[in-house]
Amino acid sequence: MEPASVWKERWESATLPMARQYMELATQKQSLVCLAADRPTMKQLNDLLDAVHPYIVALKTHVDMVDDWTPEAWGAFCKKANDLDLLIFEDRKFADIGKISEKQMLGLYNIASWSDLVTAHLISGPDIVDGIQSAWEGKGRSGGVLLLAQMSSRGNLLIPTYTATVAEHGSKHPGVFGFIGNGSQPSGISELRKLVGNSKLIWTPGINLATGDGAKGQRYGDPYEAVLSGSDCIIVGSGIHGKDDPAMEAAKYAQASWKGITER
Ligand code: 6AU
Repeated sequence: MEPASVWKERWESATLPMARQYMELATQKQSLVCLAADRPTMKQLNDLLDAVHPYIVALKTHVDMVDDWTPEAWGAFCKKANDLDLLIFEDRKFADIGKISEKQMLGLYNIASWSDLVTAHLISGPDIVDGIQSAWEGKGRSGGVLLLAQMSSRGNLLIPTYTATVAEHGSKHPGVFGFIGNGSQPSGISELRKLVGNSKLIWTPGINLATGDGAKGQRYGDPYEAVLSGSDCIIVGSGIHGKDDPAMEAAKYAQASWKGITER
């Protein structure tokens, strides 16, 4: 299948090269899976990536939670992901004013030099997106921002009026790649899709084949249902890395997500 026929308006109106790259890769691999690689050591991260890469399109990281992080080990890990054509998504959830978020993209972890995507809250206003984009520009790179419009965790404070405001501002901003939606609730994803329109991507965490409540307030919804409701990428962590055979599990999520988009 061609990406344009799978993604329709999303393909036509993509403002960032990264968005088309994602849609192309997802179509080639028949998978809408982003791996939440929440493992605490470089060895575990590398082993996980080696096992599941055929079934995923993007690799989501939390760079500041790796116990034995070094610039060299991280550089090699990112190179491996790049060589495998995966998008690297640092889930940093920036929330500060624009000029500080720009600097936080640099610093020790130098996120601007290896990330393709990052998350941000719009709580401080629209300049956060420009600040993050400036950091990538300064490195001669391009990237995309995913704005948190909803969250999957119980009792979060992203109330409907906040979600609507994020959707309204973000859907007009060319530096915005898309939105984080709550994967645990299909009706909420459909609502978000109505607010966002058809041009930007919605990526959803809170996805597990075993639906319901997870650890420490996390909530889970079904991968196929999420995509049918308007999600363009399912973000899966413990459903893959917490299992005995991560590759077999990743293949199941890939299959469910591809079935969802082809039926959508
Ligand atoms: O599948 P899990 O529950 O093991 O992992 C979910 C991953 C974690 C969270 O940091 C992230 O998704 N996440 C996010 C993101 C992606 O921004 C937002 C949210 O509302 N809920 C959530 O779990 O790495």
